[in-house]
Amino acid sequence: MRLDVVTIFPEYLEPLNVSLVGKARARGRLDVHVHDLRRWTYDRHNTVDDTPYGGGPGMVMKTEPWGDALDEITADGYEAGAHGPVLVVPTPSGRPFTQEVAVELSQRPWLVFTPARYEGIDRRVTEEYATRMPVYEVSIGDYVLAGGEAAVLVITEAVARLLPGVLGNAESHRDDSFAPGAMANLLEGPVYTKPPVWRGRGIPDVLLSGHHGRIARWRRDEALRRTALHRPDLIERCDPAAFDKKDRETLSILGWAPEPGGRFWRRPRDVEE
Ligand code: 6GU
Repeated sequence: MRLDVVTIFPEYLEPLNVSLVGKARARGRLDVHVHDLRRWTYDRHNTVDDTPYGGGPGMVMKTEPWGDALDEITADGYEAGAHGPVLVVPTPSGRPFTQEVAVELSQRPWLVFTPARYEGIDRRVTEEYATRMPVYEVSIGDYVLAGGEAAVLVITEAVARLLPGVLGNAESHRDDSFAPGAMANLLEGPVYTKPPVWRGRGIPDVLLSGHHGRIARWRRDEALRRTALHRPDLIERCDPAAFDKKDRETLSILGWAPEPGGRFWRRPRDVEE
């Protein structure tokens, strides 16, 4: 997979050299190119922004540097044999970046990221490139960052770990929280490793039982418990067909009950645990 990132802070993308993404690069699974947007400015001050039409606070990133940068970068990529580019535009007004989007992007051969500073990029840039390639405007969560660079790091890490031969073990993401279809989108429960006792704290006996069926059931119950506590919206959204008899028992103990339509809702409680 080829990745191009155009930014006014190339050094912000240094983490792409380390850890999982760095290893994927070293193994030849990822071909990463970081570009300084100011290379495509032609005035003495290397201007990339200007005041917004219609007034208002903040600055807007100008069309010309982005247009010239994207033209040159995509032309160079095609020349180097890349094909099928997708433009990924990180913005707090994008659609939510989810595991599903990560899977989609991991199946593309070439991602071009345009992290912006200030109040964003002149709308005409995304419109222009949308006529040439798919454009994904994505937000990584309901909060506002000063720029899209951190989002690029988040997105590349979520995508890179899905590439064949990057995680080492193909099973590793089968049980991911949010893996499509996995555990009906429950959060993963707690995990433990040696030593068996640490500062007087043991581990749940069932994990030492060697009884795979009971261990799987315990993990499922812990996943339900954790999801009910931290992400009740995921339980409410679940197709009730995803819950077996024991799931229903566990949910009932946690204070959840099926409504007439079959979906689960939570009984009001006096105390929070
Ligand atoms: Cl992708 N960019 C910025 N600037 N803020 C964000 C975001 C992206 N996602 C959530 N907040």
